[in-house]
Amino acid sequence: MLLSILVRSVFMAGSMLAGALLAAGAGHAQGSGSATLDAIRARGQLVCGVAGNVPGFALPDSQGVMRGLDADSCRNIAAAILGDANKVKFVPLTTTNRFTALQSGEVDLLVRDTTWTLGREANLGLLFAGVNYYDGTAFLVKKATGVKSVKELDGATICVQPGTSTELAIDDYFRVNGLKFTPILIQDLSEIQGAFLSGRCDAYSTDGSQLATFRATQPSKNDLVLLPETISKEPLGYVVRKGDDKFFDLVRWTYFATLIAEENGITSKNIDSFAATKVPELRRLLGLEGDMGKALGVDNKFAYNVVKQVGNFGETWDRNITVIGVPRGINALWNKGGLQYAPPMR
Ligand SMILES: N[C@@H](CCC(=O)N[C@@H](CS)C(=O)NCC(=O)O)C(=O)O
Repeated sequence: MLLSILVRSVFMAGSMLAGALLAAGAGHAQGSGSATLDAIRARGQLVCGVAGNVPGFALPDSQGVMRGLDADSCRNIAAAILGDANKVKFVPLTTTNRFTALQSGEVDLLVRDTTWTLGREANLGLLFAGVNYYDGTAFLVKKATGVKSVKELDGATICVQPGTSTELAIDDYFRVNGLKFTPILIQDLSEIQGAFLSGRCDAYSTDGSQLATFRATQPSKNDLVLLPETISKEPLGYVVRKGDDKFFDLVRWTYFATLIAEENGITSKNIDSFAATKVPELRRLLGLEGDMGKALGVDNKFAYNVVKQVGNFGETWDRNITVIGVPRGINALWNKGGLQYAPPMR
């Protein structure tokens, strides 16, 4: 056990060093002060790690264009840095290889329905720069089992993907409640869904958003029941490597800019009607005064480009999440009873 932890941490330190060198290689002394920003500018493209197979988050449409909340979060960052939301290369990652891909520099940014936890920040050398979806672990069962609550799953087999915080959340909840379960660990998404449908496990557990979508798209949806409990907090969001504070700032404030735009009713459609606004914060947001972009190492029009090309947070939510039938819930803005809150842009 001890040996495996040691081997793992040596491996991790090694791959992080390689990632840092890789990223630094593209930047030079006269760069922006951010190796990641310099590398993105030099190649003219943001390389963004996504799931690539999760409806609502990242899934190619019939034209092969990556769609979803995570895909649009990547586009936000490309628009902020390069002025063009389309300059993104999407790299599909699994739940198990996503962190090494970010650590090693294979991707600049990870937005892959990934939960913010202490371990992922403190042990993996990563930072969460924004939460684009406050989610939670839930359970799906077959109606025929008669199970109506997670507490009735004592002794059950539960299908869960390895390397996820879902696994850890179930462990915690079952321990607290004196329940036992057997995890059936399956990496591949269609395989795990097939395993659940064919009865290899009594329940299927992951982020509630995914279970709701999965259920809604099944011909047998009326035979499937989403249990009422949400047993954990799963804040999903934008992840960057530690050690590049400038890039972290940029990602975080780009996400905040999408919230500030929504809060002030600025959308992709009406943004140009604010060109003569006298509201100080909006003038700063739109790059009319204040050098906010400059402070972040990008153009002062960075937030304008993001909102004009991708939309404010609410537009992105509606386009990707409302359409799959999931309500905004706690992801509403703070002044509408939700958790989405941006500090002042000044
Ligand atoms: N948010 C959790 C769970 C992530 C997770 O399980 N994602 C699943 C369902 S949303 C997924 O991406 N499945 C697609 C795949 O792995 O191919 C975490 O960060 O560990």
